Amino acid sequence: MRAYVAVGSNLGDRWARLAEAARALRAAPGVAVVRGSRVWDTAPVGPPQPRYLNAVLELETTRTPASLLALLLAVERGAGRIRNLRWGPRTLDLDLLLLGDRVVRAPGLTVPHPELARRRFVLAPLAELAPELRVPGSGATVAALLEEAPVLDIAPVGGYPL
Ligand code: A4P
Ligand code: MG
Repeated sequence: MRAYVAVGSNLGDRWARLAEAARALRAAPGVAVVRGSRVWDTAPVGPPQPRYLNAVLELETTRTPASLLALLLAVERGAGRIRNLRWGPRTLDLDLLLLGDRVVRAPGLTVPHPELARRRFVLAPLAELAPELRVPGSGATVAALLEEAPVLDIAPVGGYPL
């Protein structure tokens, strides 16, 4: 199944964290990294904090939603993520945006990601990979959601360090 994962970092060597995320996912059983979006430098949403690098990775996976989430959390931990403030700064944040046409509403996992439609820093890189993809539950395409998303200061700064 195709999966789209949002990658974000705003602490330390942000480019290295992005490269590390792709490397760790590629090394994991049941996951292939198909391609990456460009990397975007983005203004922080939430409490005052450093700017983020944001990107999206397209994966092909045989994992279940729960198993894929567990992998993402393990990779975050491996990157030294310290979980504290909600919406606060982080060395590496991996969010499962979409998993095929699955809709999941479990206690620890919501897919599609509930903030997807409001976050230009996620929609812009996702639209580079899958503009015509319809988000399950909403029926709108990624491109249409991007057009409607709140304005945010974001700019592409390079290719994904795969
Ligand atoms: N969880 C449920 N559904 C999912 C999913 N689809 N993908 C649960 C990933 N995780 C999911 O996640 C908390 C828990 O959500 C996970 O343990 C998982 O069981 P978290 O990443 O620790 O989130 P958090 O920091 O507690 O808060 P929140 O609101 O989830 O933070 P976000 O959404 O990760 O946002 N500004 C810019 N420009 N760019 C950014 O990347 N990121 C954030 C953080 C804030 N501002 C930003 C950015
Ligand atoms: Mg997260």
